[in-house]
Amino acid sequence: TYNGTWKVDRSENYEKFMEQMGVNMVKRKLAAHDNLKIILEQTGDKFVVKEASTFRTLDMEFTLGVTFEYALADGTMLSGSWGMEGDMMKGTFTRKDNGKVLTTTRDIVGDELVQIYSYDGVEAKRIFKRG
Ligand code: MYR
Repeated sequence: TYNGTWKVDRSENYEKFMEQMGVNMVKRKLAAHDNLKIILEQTGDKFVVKEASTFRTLDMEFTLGVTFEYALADGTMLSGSWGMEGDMMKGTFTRKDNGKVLTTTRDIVGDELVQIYSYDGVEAKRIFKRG
């Protein structure tokens, strides 16, 4: 189950990923230490998400397979949806400003939540521990 509180423990290639996304250097440096915390609560197909970081706090919800909009911390708007592939969450989102696609997965590996982001040929990983 994805339910619970997840705190980012470490990231792989996240700076490169943000650079590909067009995030400037100052923001990349800050984002590398964003202390991202995600609280997930799934009931059936519906997820309630609470996100907290050094940038913002955000409460939102989505339903698997249903398109929604999501603003990144820098204001970049995405539109897309999450679905399940087996036990893995798979999200496909499109940037509203340039039409490019960002895909992401969430998977529980051991006692960690592994989220992979992919955009324009660059892949990054953020690994969360239960908090
Ligand atoms: C959620 O389930 O947490 C809310 C929806 C997430 C949408 C996709 C998130 C992609 C985040 C990419 C970070 C890029 C930073 C430049």
